Amino acid sequence: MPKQRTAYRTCPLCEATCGLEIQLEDEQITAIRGDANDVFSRGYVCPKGTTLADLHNDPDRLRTPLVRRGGVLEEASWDEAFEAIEQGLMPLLEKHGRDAVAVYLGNPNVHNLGGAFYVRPLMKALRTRNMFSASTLDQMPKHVSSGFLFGNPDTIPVPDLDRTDYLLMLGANPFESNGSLCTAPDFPGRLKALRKRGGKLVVVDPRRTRTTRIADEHLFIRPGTDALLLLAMAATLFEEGLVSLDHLADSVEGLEAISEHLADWTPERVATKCGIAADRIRGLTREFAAAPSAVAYGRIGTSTTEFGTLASWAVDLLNVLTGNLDRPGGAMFPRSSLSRDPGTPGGRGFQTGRWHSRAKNLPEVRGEFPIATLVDEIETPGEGQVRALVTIAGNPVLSAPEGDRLDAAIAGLDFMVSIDIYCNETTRHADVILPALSPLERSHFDAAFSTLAVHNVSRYSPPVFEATGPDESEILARFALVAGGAGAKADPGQLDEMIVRGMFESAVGNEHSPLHGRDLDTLVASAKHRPGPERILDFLLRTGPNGDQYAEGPDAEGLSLEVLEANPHGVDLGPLEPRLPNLLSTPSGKIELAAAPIIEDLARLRVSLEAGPDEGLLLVGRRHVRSNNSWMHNIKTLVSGRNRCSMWIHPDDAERMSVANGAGAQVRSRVGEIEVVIEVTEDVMPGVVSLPHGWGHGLAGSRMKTAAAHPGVNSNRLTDGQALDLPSGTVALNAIPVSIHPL
Ligand SMILES: Nc1nc2c(c(=O)[nH]1)N[C@H]1C(S)=C(S)[C@@H](COP(=O)(O)OP(=O)(O)OC[C@H]3O[C@@H](n4cnc5c(=O)[nH]c(N)nc54)[C@H](O)[C@@H]3O)O[C@H]1N2
Ligand SMILES: Nc1nc2c(c(=O)[nH]1)N[C@H]1C(S)=C(S)[C@@H](COP(=O)(O)OP(=O)(O)OC[C@H]3O[C@@H](n4cnc5c(=O)[nH]c(N)nc54)[C@H](O)[C@@H]3O)O[C@H]1N2
Ligand code: SF4
Ligand SMILES: [Mo]
Repeated sequence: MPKQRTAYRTCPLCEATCGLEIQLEDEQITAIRGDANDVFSRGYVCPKGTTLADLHNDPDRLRTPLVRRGGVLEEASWDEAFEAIEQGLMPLLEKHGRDAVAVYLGNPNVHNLGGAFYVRPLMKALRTRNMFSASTLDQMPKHVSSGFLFGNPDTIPVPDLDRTDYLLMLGANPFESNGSLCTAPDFPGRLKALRKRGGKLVVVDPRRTRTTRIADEHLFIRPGTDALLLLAMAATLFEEGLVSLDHLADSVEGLEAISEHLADWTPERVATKCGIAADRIRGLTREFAAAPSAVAYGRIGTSTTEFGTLASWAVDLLNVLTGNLDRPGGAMFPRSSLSRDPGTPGGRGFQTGRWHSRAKNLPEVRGEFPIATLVDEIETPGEGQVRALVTIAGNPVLSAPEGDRLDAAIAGLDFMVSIDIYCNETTRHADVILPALSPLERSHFDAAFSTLAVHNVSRYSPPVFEATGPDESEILARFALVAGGAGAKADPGQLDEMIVRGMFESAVGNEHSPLHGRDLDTLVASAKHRPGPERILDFLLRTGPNGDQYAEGPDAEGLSLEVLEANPHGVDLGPLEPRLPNLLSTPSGKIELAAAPIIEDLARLRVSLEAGPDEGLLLVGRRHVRSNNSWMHNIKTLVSGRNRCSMWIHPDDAERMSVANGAGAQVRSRVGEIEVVIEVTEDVMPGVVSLPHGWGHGLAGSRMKTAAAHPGVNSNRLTDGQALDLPSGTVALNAIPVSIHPL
């Protein structure tokens, strides 16, 4: 009789966090489907979630450390790999200083407990200011706008999808992406439900997408102009007397200042530049203000443009001005079971530019520099030059601007370490690659995305398979010990003990903590049986808003890891609830609408408005449900079928440029040129072309055979690293001026 079992786990691939049901027979996976009993996803799954077995079994997935010897990456033991790091990295740091090493954190770090809890100790041990991440390719503008509005860059409101009457969505395509900065498994189903209950969905996007097709209304917008559209809407609210703060009246500061700053941003002034009629902008504003509840939500298309911070800020400005922030059906603040609730409004607020980058003098934002300037830090000689690089779960050669230039710069580094599951276009340059586990060999808890979820839930998944190597938390801990000077042989358990004891210590000493005054040694001992990230997670759960506060005895109630283990489909913590004003940590304790850096940036936007509309072609990206940035292209079932890496162009433009459907063409931007395959389609607005990112595989030395057989072309060879959203340092991945030429 074959031995059968069923395992449950949350899918770690994207922000939707679907629950999966995994059937096994004799420890071989026979089926993966959506977990119908999952408290959040209720059986929803996309084509990627079901390929976790293929990822697990992929022969190209790294299972052994690789160390470069005589120019070639060869298999090595874990001890050898850490010795190679100690010998390669430490002398460099001694000679050139700690800033000689740069760190790049890629996207999967936020989908992984190791990344959540152990990257910080590693950064502390490395002591470098050259810290970079995918955030400046993505959501940093939202952190910055939230930081100034609410006092904390992580205080990010999400649309209350399941209760809203009106959703204005800009620059997002959840039918393909499954949602972002809005964790909502079955986002498509939730949008359909919104319409079914009589609500209205309006989508603003320069492309026709699967999301725009089900919307009540789709507005094409000239790429890069969302900030103008949204500010014209806000100005209309003031002009037409539609501002209504309601329950927020006592919690808002700077209303008058903003109304003065916006006085002349009328729809009539922005209409041509946005490509949307002034009447329609006014109509949209009135509808938004009149809806029983309404919420504006913007994502990648609003964020990764030259005015990403202002657009992200203006999204919440609309929500505030119509009284739709922090109320059901509006934009609400989720409460994770790990969150630490501040007691009263007010705090130190948010600041950027506490230090600056060496080569281009760019301000730090949340302790990092723009990824667009990593290449400058490597290329520019002098004191503090970056000579070594650590990449953790990232592929910047494909995901960051000026791919060719970055690729060459990385190739010239003195030393490089990567933690990854593949030898890809970036990690092929490493001197040491440390393989992370397959997602099915590690436990999972969505520390990041439970703070962005449209419904409060808490879910934990144990590993499906026994680990065949160290967990990423252990890899990071061991690396931290090497970087801190403890040597390659130090025991990573040591760091664990320190982290856990430190957490208990500060809780016991903190008068606002439920553990205040409890006996430290007893508490530490009670947590002994769980190693690694589980122990940290258990601590955060138990001391969190739903936790059992380490109560003992029969009356003990509340969350702990044990409770989550007993509930494999998750624990439902209810719909989102209002959290203001206590959540506000601005100096005033209010929502600060008119923070100085925002007002300053309005002047920059004004200059762009006064420059008038630009006439040339603008490049935007797009996602497909079978993709996941650059790294799922090695899964055969996800890349089979027609080539998806094509350049979309409107028939009118195709005719003007003399390029034909299916033919090759050359595309040029300020920084690069590439060859593409043309796809003529009315799904993109005139004057706009679209190419997906994450392609450009098959570079010499990478070890991903399936991806290499479906290489596509790297769109980021066209992305201009100088086109930055200045307040956040995020690069404009959309609205890139290009020209197209027949081959
Ligand atoms: N032109 C353009 N460029 C873009 C975008 C765009 O819209 N247009 N989008 C941007 C966005 S939003 C993002 S987030 C970035 C992403 O940028 P990156 O994070 O740099 O790129 P990914 O392709 O997500 O690479 C993830 C890497 O992590 C590895 N990996 C997967 N799982 C694990 C794990 O558990 N542990 C470890 N250690 N490694 C793992 C994968 O093998 C892969 O190498 O790309 C950005 N680039
Ligand atoms: N299948 C799949 N899912 C993913 C990913 C993936 O690569 N593949 N990546 C994940 C990651 S890291 C992220 S951050 C999320 C992103 O999630 P989303 O933000 O939903 O990402 P996209 O699907 O790229 O949708 C962005 C939309 O913005 C439009 N757009 C471009 N420029 C502009 C503009 O100037 N204004 C407006 N209004 N719209 C514009 C594009 O046409 C596109 O339809 O997706 C995540 N989920
Ligand atoms: S939508 Fe995202 S979380 Fe859900 S199955 Fe697909 S990849 Fe996984
Ligand atoms: Mo992202």
